[in-house]
Amino acid sequence: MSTVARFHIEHVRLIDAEGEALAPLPAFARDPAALVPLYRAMYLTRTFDAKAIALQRTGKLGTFASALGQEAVGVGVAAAMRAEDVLLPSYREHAAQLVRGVKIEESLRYWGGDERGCDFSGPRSDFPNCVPIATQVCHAAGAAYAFKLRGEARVAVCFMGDGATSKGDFYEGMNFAAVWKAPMVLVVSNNQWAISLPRSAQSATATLAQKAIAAGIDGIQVDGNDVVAVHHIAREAIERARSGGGPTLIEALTYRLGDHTTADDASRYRDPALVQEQWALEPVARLRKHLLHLGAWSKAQEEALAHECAETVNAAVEAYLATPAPDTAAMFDYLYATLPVALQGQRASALRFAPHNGGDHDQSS
Ligand SMILES: Cc1ncc(C[n+]2csc(CCOP(=O)(O)OP(=O)(O)O)c2C)c(N)n1
Repeated sequence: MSTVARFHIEHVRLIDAEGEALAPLPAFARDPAALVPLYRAMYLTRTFDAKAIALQRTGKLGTFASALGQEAVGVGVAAAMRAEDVLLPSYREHAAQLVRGVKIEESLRYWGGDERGCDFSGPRSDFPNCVPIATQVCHAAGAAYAFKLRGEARVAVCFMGDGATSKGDFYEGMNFAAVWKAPMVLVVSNNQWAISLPRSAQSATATLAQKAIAAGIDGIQVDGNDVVAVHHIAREAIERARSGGGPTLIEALTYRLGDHTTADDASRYRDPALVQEQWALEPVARLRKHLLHLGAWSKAQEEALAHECAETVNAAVEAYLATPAPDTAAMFDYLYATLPVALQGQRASALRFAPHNGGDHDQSS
């Protein structure tokens, strides 16, 4: 008997929970000026997240999926992308979207049920939130392959949750991108939960990163609450993909501190004491402590940032609430080149009853 293959999975962590550097940091991280924007982006994401939940609770937003606790994954990865790269997010990646330039009012429109919220004024080529689990991995593989065929130096960066790595689309998309050396990076935000299903019941593998081995690509695990480590690893993976080195799977270990969505109550299936323990590891305080150690952050800066983020989010909420209702016909007009006859009737009656089109709700009229 002989061994035909061996593999190992590395875990990367550069800053510990107390904000102390564990090893000599990569060049970018030795300059606090490069770290402050990461902190600001995580802080803004958290401010937005809390406001979105409040809006949902007061009936001004539909269901919302909080990114509380996961801010470092999105911020660290998106800050490593170039403008011309393409983001393919799941529904929980507001952090990455905000860094990419998606406006807060656009995100609110999406969560308010308005499809115009997917028509990003900033990153025009970024994909909208993907709610079906893992289908975006196949879309990303296709986009990455297109970049390769066209000779474009662009990378498709695809986010998913731990649960998504149990889906066929995940394996199929990863396998395709690996075989064709398509410029793609797969980022698994392993927040330990797929709604109420814990990580332990999700996959029998020791890590999710090792799923990359089956596809013949590199898999690496990173502390997803350490934005410096996430950013460092993402930069390497994205630039490797851009230069023809093929895809990488990054498993970012983090924790979902909130409910799955506003339609969920996580206290029904998990121990609040365990969640409390996870708060000690959360990413925003961790980078704040690091910046304070470096003497690169102050109480006054923190207060100014809190004020600035609240103002930014409040202005976006006003813009969102002032958005005129979408055209009733829109939901019929952009799916088919020629509207099927059955839907033509529905379109006509929808227009007839739409209040802002001069119709009324009286079914008998
Ligand atoms: C194809 C598909 N199957 C089932 C669902 C229902 N569903 C919504 S969220 C979710 C769990 C996803 O967990 P994970 O991939 O870990 O992402 P997280 O929500 O933790 O970010 C499921 C099964 C869905 N949206 N799409």
